[in-house]
Amino acid sequence: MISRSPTLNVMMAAARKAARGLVRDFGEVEHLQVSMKGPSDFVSSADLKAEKVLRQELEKSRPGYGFLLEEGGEIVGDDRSHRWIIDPIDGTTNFLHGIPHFAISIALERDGEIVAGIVYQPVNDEMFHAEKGGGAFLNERRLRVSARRRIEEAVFATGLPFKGRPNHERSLKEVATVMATCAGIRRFGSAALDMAYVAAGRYEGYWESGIHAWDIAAGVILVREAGGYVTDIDGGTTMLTGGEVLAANDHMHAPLRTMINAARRGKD
Ligand code: LIP
Repeated sequence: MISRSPTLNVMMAAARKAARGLVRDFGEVEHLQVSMKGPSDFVSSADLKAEKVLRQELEKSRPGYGFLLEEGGEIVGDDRSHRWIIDPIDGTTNFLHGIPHFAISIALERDGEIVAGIVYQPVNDEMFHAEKGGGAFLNERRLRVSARRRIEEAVFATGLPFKGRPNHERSLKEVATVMATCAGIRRFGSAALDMAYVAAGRYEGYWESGIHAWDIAAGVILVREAGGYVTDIDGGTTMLTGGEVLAANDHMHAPLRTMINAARRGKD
């Protein structure tokens, strides 16, 4: 049995409580798929309900902490050092389509640094969690990023822009460059799970542009505590504010970054 801090226990309990409602609502989505109205309104209300539960639970245990919420935006707390960064459903489009690949993501930021994170995939009960200096875990199992060092054996994940989002051409160039060298690219539609899967050694790396802090904040500490690297695409540290992230094991981080930057400069 691993020992966890009270903070992680609070985060996990909040996620499990919100997840009960989400799983129930996800069950309903299938029925709504075939109805005339469609499930969109239903899903946004599921999102809001889950966020409300998370906020209530975390506020009860840690009064005064601030929040950055996907739905509710920024809520400044009396305690200016601590802030929860939350995505109640990361992978909303999957949820909407009845695809069981979505997660709750909660990170705790202390004085601008992410110090704890959980990504909870309720459908298959996978709780990824990490705390600064304490390692990363999937349920009870310690995580370590993949040891693969050859690009031709690597599986990378990414996210692609969609309706209304910029950089379609640039993303296609990036994918074309990376797919020419590696074992495969995945686009599963949940950035939080993409990061968690890098931490778990399932993917060698992941990159995406047009991303928000709540999609990846918990993933940042998961990957780092599992021994991986997380930066923006230039190798800097603006991933929570600059909308771009690249996470990978120690062997793949630099080559993946080089490929993406070459694709952006028009070389491959
Ligand atoms: C989504 C992601 C997805 C990404 C989208 C979006 P949402 O989050 O996790 O993988 O490609 O840009 O941000 O909207 O489902 O919380």
